[in-house]
Amino acid sequence: MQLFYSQTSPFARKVTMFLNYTGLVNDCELVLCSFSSEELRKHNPLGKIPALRNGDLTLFDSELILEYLDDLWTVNGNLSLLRRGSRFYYAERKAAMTANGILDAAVSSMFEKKRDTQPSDYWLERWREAIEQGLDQLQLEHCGSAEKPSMSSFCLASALGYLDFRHPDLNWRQSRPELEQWFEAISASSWFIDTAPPASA
Ligand SMILES: N[C@@H](CCC(=O)N[C@@H](CS)C(=O)NCC(=O)O)C(=O)O
Repeated sequence: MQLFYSQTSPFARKVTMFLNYTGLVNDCELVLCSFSSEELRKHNPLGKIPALRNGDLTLFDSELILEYLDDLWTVNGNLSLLRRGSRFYYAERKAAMTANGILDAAVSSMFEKKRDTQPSDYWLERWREAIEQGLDQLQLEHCGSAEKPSMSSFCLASALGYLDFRHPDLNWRQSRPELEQWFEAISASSWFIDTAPPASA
């Protein structure tokens, strides 16, 4: 199995967090690539990171990759990290989608700020609001914990890690002590530390 990834992609990081936590990383070759990589485009025609290859199967979009990896993980009797079959399944998925939406808005803002023409204040404000409201309405009780992570833990950990990495000015910790505490505990986990983007990137 191969994962095409970059060290700074928060979408890829959700997947590498899962691989590290479950130990499936030992069955997976991590292939560093960039958006323009020919090899990546062979596996993802959209040219987006991450993409996964297992034999003849190629998958893209981090969510589908995680669903597939959860199937591999549960085949040996491990508990689903997607919480399939649990009565909290939809609450967990909603929390994960909120974290993913925060991440989408944060990545879009980063690209918008990097463009060589004037960035759109309208879009930057819209994405800032999405991030703030998403964080305020997150149901943390459905985001797992450092002791018992779930798929939504990886999504939220990646989103918050990315806010620290690319948008420190947002000060997301301000007036969110519970979220700050949740993240502090998560940040000490080896699957979080081992997947961090390089400090110089
Ligand atoms: N929904 C996709 C988003 C992937 C994505 O946008 N990845 C970024 C890297 S952080 C990318 O490859 N951007 C290049 C592009 O959009 O051309 C997923 O979850 O995998």
